[in-house]
Amino acid sequence: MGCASSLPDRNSARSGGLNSEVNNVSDSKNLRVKLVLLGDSGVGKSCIVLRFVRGQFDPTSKVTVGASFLSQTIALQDSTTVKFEIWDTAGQERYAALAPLYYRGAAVAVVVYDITSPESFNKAQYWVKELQKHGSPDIVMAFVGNKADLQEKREVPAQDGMDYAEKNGMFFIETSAKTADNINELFEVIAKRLPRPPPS
Ligand SMILES: Nc1nc2c(ncn2[C@@H]2O[C@H](COP(=O)(O)OP(=O)(O)O)[C@@H](O)[C@H]2O)c(=O)[nH]1
Ligand SMILES: [Mg+2]
Repeated sequence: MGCASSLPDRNSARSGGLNSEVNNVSDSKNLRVKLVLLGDSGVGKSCIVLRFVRGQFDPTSKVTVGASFLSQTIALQDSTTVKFEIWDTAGQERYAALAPLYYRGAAVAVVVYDITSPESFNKAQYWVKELQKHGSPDIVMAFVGNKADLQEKREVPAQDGMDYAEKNGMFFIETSAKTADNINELFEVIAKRLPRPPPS
């Protein structure tokens, strides 16, 4: 079971595509960025996207097959807008070979683990290394411990996530797609960390 962010989305612009350029900017006030989610299967990547884009949490929806695409625009206080073109990948091993198609050229990578699963924490570190080797050199990376609502089942201390993220120059946040805790904050912090093009 999982969140299906793969439902057709009429509001999505499909112009980005797999090969869209990093920070494909319409103008200096309106950024358009390609964002990829990576992490073990079941950590909640699709639920995070669904929560962010639709404000919903659907515990009964489907597992992501391959990858799916959604977009969402946010407005920042300085009156700039950031349009995220979100590629939600499937975590299953059989799709791992496809991952470079999604993270290549991505301006932002969100690497997700589940705070109740040390295995998913290890897998997240694998993705960070993969991105360091093969991603864009100036990629903005977020390290996300999801399912923060499951405190009683926690197996990965927040400090471990924080330490790892700091060592690797990423920002760290714990989220819950279920309660919506820190989901908007995650994308706002990313938006603020994006390199800004010079005003034209
Ligand atoms: N308690 C809790 N469950 C979650 C959360 N996010 C996702 N889930 C559940 O975790 C399972 C996998 O979620 P999904 O988004 O499909 O994971 P993905 O494979 O990483 O895309 C589903 O059963 C979700 O209902 C969360 O923040 N809290
Ligand atoms: Mg999924």
